[in-house]
Amino acid sequence: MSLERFKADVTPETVIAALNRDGAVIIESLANDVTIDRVVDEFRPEFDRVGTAVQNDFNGYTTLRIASVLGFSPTSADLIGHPLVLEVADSILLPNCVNYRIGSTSGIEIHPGEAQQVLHRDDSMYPLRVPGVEWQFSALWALDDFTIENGATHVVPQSHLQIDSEIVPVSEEIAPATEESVQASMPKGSLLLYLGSAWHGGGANRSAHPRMALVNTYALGWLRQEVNQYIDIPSDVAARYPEHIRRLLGYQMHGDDLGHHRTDKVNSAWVTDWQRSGLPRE
Ligand SMILES: O=C(O)CCC(=O)C(=O)O
Repeated sequence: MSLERFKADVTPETVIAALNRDGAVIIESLANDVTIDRVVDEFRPEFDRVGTAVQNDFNGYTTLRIASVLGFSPTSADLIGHPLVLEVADSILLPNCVNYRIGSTSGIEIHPGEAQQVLHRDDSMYPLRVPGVEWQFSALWALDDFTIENGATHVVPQSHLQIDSEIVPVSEEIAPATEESVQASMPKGSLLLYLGSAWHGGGANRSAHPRMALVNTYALGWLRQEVNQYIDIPSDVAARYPEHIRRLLGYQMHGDDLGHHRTDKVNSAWVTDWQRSGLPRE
């Protein structure tokens, strides 16, 4: 079984249908080289500064990782807030929340010699599942050409459907075999979308060159964010971004009850629905 792959002019409806059916989908060459090259340039100093800090059995030992990229890469906002990604997010997440937020935004550079990452589900940090409800999904942008040799992401098609109707602690779920996975080879600027419950993992890099990606997750607005965006992207930094990015970072309430704050601490990063609607504040 393979993943569906579409050209950049695909409709959101087609992408969403394939994502719901297969748990993952590829849109080729969605972002242009100028944007991708700028993101790569903005990432490089951070990779060189702290990229080795979180090397371990899961992340690998010849892979560089950086987090909370909006703190140092303004251009990445074009990918994080890409209209197609947000249309997918509306469809996957809004049935179960009032608004959604970034869970994490990471740069991943897999260097030659890295072994294949263990297959995993990104949403396993949340301890329970409700069949039919996705807590989150991921948008992985290829910042290099992704090939079988250089570590294109492994995805197990339709593995999001392998959910018990019983409540099983996610820590007891058993990963599929690598043979069940396919690799998301794709040109630079392409987008791989996969549901939080889809089994996947970074590939082994058997080539002579590194392979770089930007991986963002979008999660239900009432869940704890995987990475604390308020600490990593403080309000003075968030205030530099347009409203839709500030909302994604979490500078908004979820409905009437979640995310109250002391009004005297609010600065221009915070988005209120009275601002959005243009109505005078009560
Ligand atoms: O870099 C990749 O291809 C995927 C990485 C991944 O799935 C992860 O680290 O959670």
